[in-house]
Amino acid sequence: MGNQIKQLDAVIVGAGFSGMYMLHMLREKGFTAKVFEAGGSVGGTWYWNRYPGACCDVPSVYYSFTFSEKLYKNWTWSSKLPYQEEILQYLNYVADSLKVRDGIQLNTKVTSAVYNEQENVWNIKTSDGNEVCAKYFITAVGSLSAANTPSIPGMENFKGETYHTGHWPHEPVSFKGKKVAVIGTGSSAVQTIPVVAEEAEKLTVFQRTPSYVLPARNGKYPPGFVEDLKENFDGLQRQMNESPAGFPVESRVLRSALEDTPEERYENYKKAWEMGGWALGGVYYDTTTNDQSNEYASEFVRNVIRETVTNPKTAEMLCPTIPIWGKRLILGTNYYETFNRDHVDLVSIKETPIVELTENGIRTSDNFYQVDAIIFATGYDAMAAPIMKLDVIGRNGLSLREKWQDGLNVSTCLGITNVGFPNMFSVWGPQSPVFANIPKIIEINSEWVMDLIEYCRTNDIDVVETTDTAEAKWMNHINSVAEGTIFMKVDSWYNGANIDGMPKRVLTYLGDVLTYRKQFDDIAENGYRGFTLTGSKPTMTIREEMS
Ligand code: NA7
Repeated sequence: MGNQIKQLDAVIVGAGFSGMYMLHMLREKGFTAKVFEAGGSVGGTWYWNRYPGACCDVPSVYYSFTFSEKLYKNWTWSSKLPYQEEILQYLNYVADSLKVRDGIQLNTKVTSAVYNEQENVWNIKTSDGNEVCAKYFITAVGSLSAANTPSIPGMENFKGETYHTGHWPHEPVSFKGKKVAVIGTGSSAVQTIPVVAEEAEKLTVFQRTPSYVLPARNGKYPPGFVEDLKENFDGLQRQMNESPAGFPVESRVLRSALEDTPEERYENYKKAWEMGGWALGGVYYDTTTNDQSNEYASEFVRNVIRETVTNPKTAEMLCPTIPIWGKRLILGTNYYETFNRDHVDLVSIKETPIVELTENGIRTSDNFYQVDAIIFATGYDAMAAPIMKLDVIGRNGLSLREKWQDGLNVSTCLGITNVGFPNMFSVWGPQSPVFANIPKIIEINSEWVMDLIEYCRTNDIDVVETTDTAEAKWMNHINSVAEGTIFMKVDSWYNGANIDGMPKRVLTYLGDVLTYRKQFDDIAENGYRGFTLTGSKPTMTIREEMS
C-alpha cells in the first residue's frame, strides 16, 4: 500500500464554516489540502440540523464570514436571525465563491488518524477504505455535532418513527394527523415545538428542566441597515473585532439590578423583553454575577410565563428554577403560547420520569402516552466527543481518547492543540469560547493556524507541538475563569454534565473573545512561545514556555 498513499500538506475533517475556510486559505498559500466530510454536502452543523424551525440565534449580518469584503457584500440575508435553510444556502454560496468544492470529498468519514513519528506524517484512514497521509491534521468537526440520544429501556421495541434534531432526515417529514412526542426543552426543542404543533394532531412535550425562553422577535432588518453595514465594511470588521462576544450586542446598563427600585427594574426588563433577542441579558451588568440580581431577572421571566400560559399548572411547570443564564439563553418564537393550544401537553419527567418505551408509546411512572413519532431534542455530547470519535493516535501510540480519559479529563492548549499530538490542530475545539459568535472564533482559529503553518514553512520547521507547561497554563486559566461562575452551577453542555452520568468539568472557555484573541496574538508575536518547533536542522529546535 505504501507508495500508493497520497501525501498532502494537510487533511481537514469537516466541511462546515471551519473546514471550508481552512481549505481556502491553505490553497491560497500554495499548500495541498483535502477535506473529508461525512455529510452529503457542505454545511457542517447546518447540513445536519434541519429540524423544523431550526434557526441561529446570532444576527445574520454577523453570523457570516468577514475575512473577505467581496464575499460579505455579495450575499444578503433575508431575516435578522437566519433559518437553517438560508444558512445552508449561504454556506453553499461560500463553497462556490471560494471554489473549494473540488477539494472536498463528501460522504466520507475519517475513521482513524495516526501520527507516524519516524516519517512525521499523519496517516489518515477513511470510510471508503482509502488512506492518505499529510503533514498537518486539522479537525473542523464542530463542537455540537455528536448527537446525544439517551438510552431508555425498551427503545428497541418502539415501532413508530424516531428522530434526533441534530440528525434530521433530508427527505420531507410530515407529522400531519400524528401523535408526536418531543423529549427535551433546550434550544432545538424550543424552536421545533411551535412548528411541529402546527401540523401534529397531538403533541406531548417531555420536559426535564424548564428553560428561560426570551422572545426572538425575528423579522426583516430596517431599510438601509444592511446597506449601511456593507458600505462601512471596515467599521463592521472593527465592531466585531472589538466586541467581547465577536459581534455587537445591546450594551449593558452599567448599573447593578440592586440599585434600581422594583418599578424601575420592571420597566427596564419589560423594555428589553419588548425589544427581544438577547436584550434582557444585558439590562444590568450583574445578572450573572450577583444571586439577587439574577433572581430578579429570573422572576421577571417566570411572571411573563405565568401571564402567557393560561393553564396555571402548565405555567408553573414551565417556570425555571435554575438561575437565568446558567445555561445558554434561548430565543424562541411563540414557545410559551404553544402550550395554550388544546392539542399540546407538557409532562414533567422530573416529577414522573420516563420508565420505558413500548411498541407504541412512552410510559412514565404514572401514565402512558401513545405516540406515532418521537423527536429526541436531547442535545449533544458537546466539545470533546466529535474529535474523540475520529480515533486519533498521537506520539507513542497514545490516543486522544485515552489522554482525555473518554472526555472526563479534557486538556488542550487554547482549545486548538494538544501535547502529544504534533502538527494537529482543532478549529473551534473543546475549551474554545462559547459566549461568542462562532464564525468569528473560526476565523480567529483558522487564521492563526494558517499563520503558524506558513511560519513553519518559512523557517523549515517540521514538527510543531505545544508544551506541557503551556497546556497546563491554559488549563489553569480556563479553570480559574470558570470557577465559581453561574455556568458551573447548572448541568449543561458548557460543562458536560448534560450527559447522563457525566460530572461537571471545564469543557468550554467561559471568558470573552478579546481575552482569547490576545492569547493567540501574544504567542505568535513572541515566536510561538509555548510551542516546540523542531526543524530538520538541529538548530531549529526552539523550546520556550508561555509566560
Ligand atoms: P440542549 O440545550 O443540551 O438541550 C437538550 C434538552 O434535552 C434539554 O432540555 C435536556 O434536559 C434534555 N435531555 C437531555 N438528556 C435527556 C434525557 N436523558 N432525558 C430527558 N431529557 C433529556 O441541546 P439543544 O440541541 O437544544 O441545543 C444545543 C445548542 O445548540 C444550543 O445551546 C445552541 O447553542 C445550539 P436537561 O436540561 O439536561 O435537564
